[in-house]
Amino acid sequence: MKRFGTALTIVTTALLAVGFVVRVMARASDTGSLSGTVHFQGKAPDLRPIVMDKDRVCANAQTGTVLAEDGRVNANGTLPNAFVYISKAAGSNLSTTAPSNSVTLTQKGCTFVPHVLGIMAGQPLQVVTEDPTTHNIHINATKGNRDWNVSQQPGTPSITTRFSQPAIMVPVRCNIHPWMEAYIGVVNNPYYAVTGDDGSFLIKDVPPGDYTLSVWTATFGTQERSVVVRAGEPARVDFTFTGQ
Ligand SMILES: [Cu+2]
Repeated sequence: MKRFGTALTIVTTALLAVGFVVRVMARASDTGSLSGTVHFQGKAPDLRPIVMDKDRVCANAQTGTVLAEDGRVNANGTLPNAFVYISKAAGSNLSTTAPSNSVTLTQKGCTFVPHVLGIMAGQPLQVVTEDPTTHNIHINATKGNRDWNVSQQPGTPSITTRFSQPAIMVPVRCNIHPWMEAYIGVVNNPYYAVTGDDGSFLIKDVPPGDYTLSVWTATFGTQERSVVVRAGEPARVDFTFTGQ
């Protein structure tokens, strides 16, 4: 009887596993993906050194010269900090309810980490400090979003805010440390990405459709491209920005 029970368990487990794989395959083939690389051609700009002497706590937190993020080019000739997002959807509505999980912006070594981030309108933005000095987060009023200006003392809990409207891009600064800067892309669909140290992006689970894919950079401008996403297929879109 025990043997029969074990065999039944194995058969049941196998059937469940097959069912799971079939479900995953069905879901994967319903959607496509968007991927590509944001390239850079020309001479990379000289990055501005940041002097943090105004606050000894900040200066002491750094071991070497800190350079501004804006204008940075990766070693492989691509761009980090590019915000890539679906800006238009022909004949379909990609808008979904904002997720309840929060996106985090951290103040660390008197810089904002990450420098560029994306969030959906209505989704919570959690602002965290890891620094033993006071910061003042100032999110500038942009495209229907209210101005938000809050101080955060060392060791205090995170502070949460939300954006009511999509906006490309919302600048964030610290009123105490003028070199601190971040940019937030507020969108009304979950199909966005920020490039990192290899300049690539991947946006998964995109419903099939005709879209405009846009890319924003702080220094080199913006571009957009039409793209068709088909079920079960990866669509590739590369962008190239040029320097002087
Ligand atoms: Cu600050």
